Amino acid sequence: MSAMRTHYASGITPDMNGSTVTVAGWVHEIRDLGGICFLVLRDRSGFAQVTLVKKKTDPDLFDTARRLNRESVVLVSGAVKAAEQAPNGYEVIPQSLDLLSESDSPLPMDVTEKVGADIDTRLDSRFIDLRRRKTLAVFTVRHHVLRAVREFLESEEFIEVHTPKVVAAATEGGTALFPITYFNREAFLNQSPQLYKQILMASGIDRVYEIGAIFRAEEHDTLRHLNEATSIDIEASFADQFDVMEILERLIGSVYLHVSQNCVPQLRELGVDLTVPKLPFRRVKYDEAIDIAHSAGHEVEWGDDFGTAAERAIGSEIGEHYFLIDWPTVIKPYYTNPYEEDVRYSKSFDLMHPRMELASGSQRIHSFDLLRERIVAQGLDPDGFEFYLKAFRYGMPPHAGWGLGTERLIMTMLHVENIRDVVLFPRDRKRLSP
Ligand code: AMO
Repeated sequence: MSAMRTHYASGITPDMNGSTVTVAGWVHEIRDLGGICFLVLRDRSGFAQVTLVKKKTDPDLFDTARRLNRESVVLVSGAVKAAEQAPNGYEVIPQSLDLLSESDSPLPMDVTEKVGADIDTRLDSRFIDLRRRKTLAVFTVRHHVLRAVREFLESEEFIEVHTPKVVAAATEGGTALFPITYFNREAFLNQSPQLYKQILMASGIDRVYEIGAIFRAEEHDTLRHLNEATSIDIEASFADQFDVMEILERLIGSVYLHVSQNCVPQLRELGVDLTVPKLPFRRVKYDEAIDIAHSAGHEVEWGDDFGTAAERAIGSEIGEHYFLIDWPTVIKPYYTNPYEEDVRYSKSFDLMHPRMELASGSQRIHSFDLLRERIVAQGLDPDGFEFYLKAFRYGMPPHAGWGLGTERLIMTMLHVENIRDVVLFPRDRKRLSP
């Protein structure tokens, strides 16, 4: 606890009756009934009711309290009094009240959740939005998700790495790059740690993971795309696509379990009944998925990606997490390994939630010649990939990996509609601040 406060609101219990506490936080509500004034103080843990009875309170203190603007920051010291009718069964009878920071009025948005606010208003004042219990609950769950991811991957002997975000080459064909000025040269914001995690496989580290920003200059304005997202990436040596799919499904199971055990109040606040998905996830071949899409009346040409509608139709047919495997080589990036026995198909997969794609991955090409050939075949200039290709010339083991979208994992887990609701300060086509 800080030197300023002795307790969080939720750390005080009725059986502390008579003891002196100091609580600190925001003025959530003031109810001035004339002879009695209730101040509801809010901190990150919850609410504390501060009760001031006019006749028994110092007149200056009483006057200060009833004049407080909502959302001002205060420090209150006083005695705990068990009170059945108060929230949490106690109230604080103040001996002192310090106004540490006065809030302007009116507020840009309501904090008490009595009045709804649209997403833009909330994002424009994100620091206030975060004072709402539901918003705080989402980001507390996000913290636990990432913690569970780290714990799981570390228990699987992955080493955390950080690769450059300012890069010289594109990794994911098809999605646009953000160019930046790097001294007198052109550079880009990285779309994926793909090339670096592969280079690291030539180092003998064997298993790496990275949780970091990826930048996609995609122009679409949807509820599941951001221009800056957080990707959870792994790469593992001496592994094929099935090995890393198995790691991925166990990771999902373990994250759901961790959240269901450690975020009970947050899930209750959000009205989410979390069930841990059953393993193993179904493996659905691309060709089978095409059949499902066709029988649901969606036109998909072999070799094309599934559109949103077809993807939804397949998702509702399957009804739970599943892997879409064995994609046509033509729609996957150059680093994806084709099957030796039929090069039209690749050793690739997407992890799907019925609502959307969560992750994609593959076994990679580890032969220098084949990789160079594939880069050329996709119309890219191999000279730009020299720093990457070099790692394939001096001993590169077979390897596989995946990238999982943190935001999509959380939004599907918590039934959140808009991806912007699970990022503190989202970046989309229109939004560059705050
Ligand atoms: P991919 O491009 O499929 O694969 O990205 C992996 C996952 O990252 C998330 N994601 C996004 N989330 C929000 N907004 C976006 N614009 C966005 N773009 C991607 C998705 C997606 O499934 N290098 C490969 C991974 C690999 O093979 O290891 C890659 O980047 O959840």
